[in-house]
Amino acid sequence: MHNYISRLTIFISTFFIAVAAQATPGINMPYGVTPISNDIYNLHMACFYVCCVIGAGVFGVLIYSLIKYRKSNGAKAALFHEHIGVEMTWTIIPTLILIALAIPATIVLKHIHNTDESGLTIKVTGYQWKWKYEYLDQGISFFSNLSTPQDQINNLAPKNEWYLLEVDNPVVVPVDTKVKLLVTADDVIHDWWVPELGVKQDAIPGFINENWFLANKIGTYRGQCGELCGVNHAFMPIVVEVVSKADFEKWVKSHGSATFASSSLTAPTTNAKPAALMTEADLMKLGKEQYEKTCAMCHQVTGLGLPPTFPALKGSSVVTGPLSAEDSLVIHGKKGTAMQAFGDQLDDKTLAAVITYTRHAWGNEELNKKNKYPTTIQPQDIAKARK
Ligand code: HEC
Ligand SMILES: [Cu+2]
Repeated sequence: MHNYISRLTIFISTFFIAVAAQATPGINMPYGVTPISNDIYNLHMACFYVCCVIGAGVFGVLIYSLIKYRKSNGAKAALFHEHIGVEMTWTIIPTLILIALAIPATIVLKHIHNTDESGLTIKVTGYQWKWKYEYLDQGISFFSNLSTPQDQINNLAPKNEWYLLEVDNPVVVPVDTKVKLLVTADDVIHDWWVPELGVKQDAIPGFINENWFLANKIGTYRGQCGELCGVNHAFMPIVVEVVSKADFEKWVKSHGSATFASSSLTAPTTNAKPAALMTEADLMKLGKEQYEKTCAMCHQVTGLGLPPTFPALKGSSVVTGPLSAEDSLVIHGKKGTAMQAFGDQLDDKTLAAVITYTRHAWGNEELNKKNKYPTTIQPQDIAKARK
């Protein structure tokens, strides 16, 4: 008897934990701020309650039978085979339940794929490990990088409230506007996932997947890459700022038609007029900052890389060889590898600074000096190398 009671207690408490989980904020999926996320939430809850009823029914009968027909009570097994009535019932009832669930699910799915009549189109490209956003009608384009400082990641500093869920350049969209997303990737499969917007869209190289959202509440919504995409998969969050239509117009005016680099919202990718000569100290300072932000995820802060996937830059023949080889590799990248074309992502000044830094750091300066290769590069050199 004792045994039955303890099992019964476990069954019942499991059931109530499940019910409590849905009532506790943060454990259940969010209701969200878009019609689709609301639909998905309602569908999920409908399925959940159906499951609760089935669970209560099945376990109710099971537990009742265990107690009522226990051996110590003198129960005798009924030794019958095949029962058309029972078999029909347990086939037909689940079929009806599944159909009843499939109909609303299909309607929501059709709704998810209807990208017509959108007011704004954003192309989203996943990279190892950052996102690029292009506002196709506004001509705005930028990269969005993780902005959590490395010290917090290494447990050397207390963590921010939005640790690993914060970026330098968030996506900004107007409230009550249908935003169409064209989602793709540059290297491997990523996934643009923001639960409160009800969007989880695979980003696949060579394909453009469509999705959309219409946020009806001003606020900041956060998400992450939802597809394991390499060592820094957990370090490419998504931040969407939903603002008033007037604020969105202002934002577009202040960034209109400019491609701004990841480092700042104002630096254009290509310099219209030749930049002034920079001092070595300035180059090194900017270079170190940018290296740690843009390159260190693969080549590491120590310059030792993670061979064989990511080569070391310390003592590398490219970094301690003729300048043109490094310029060209960093600007154009290497097709088919994770080494991206940073010429599209960073402006001349930043590229000059990063390359200057790699040519000085980790003992590379001595090697370059010994072989009489240049160590300090100016933005103009990059402008020339781009051609
Ligand atoms: C996403 C990972 C990744 C990032 C970020 C990255 N690299 Fe690379 N890098 C690679 C890979 C992979 C290679 C090897 C390419 C090959 O197969 O030749 C490479 C090669 C290099 C090389 C040649 C090394 C050698 O000895 O062959 C240099 C120089 C270099 N990267 C510089 C940079 C700089 C500067 C940055 C930042 C602006 C950067 N990389 C960012 C992945 C990355
Ligand atoms: Cu990813």
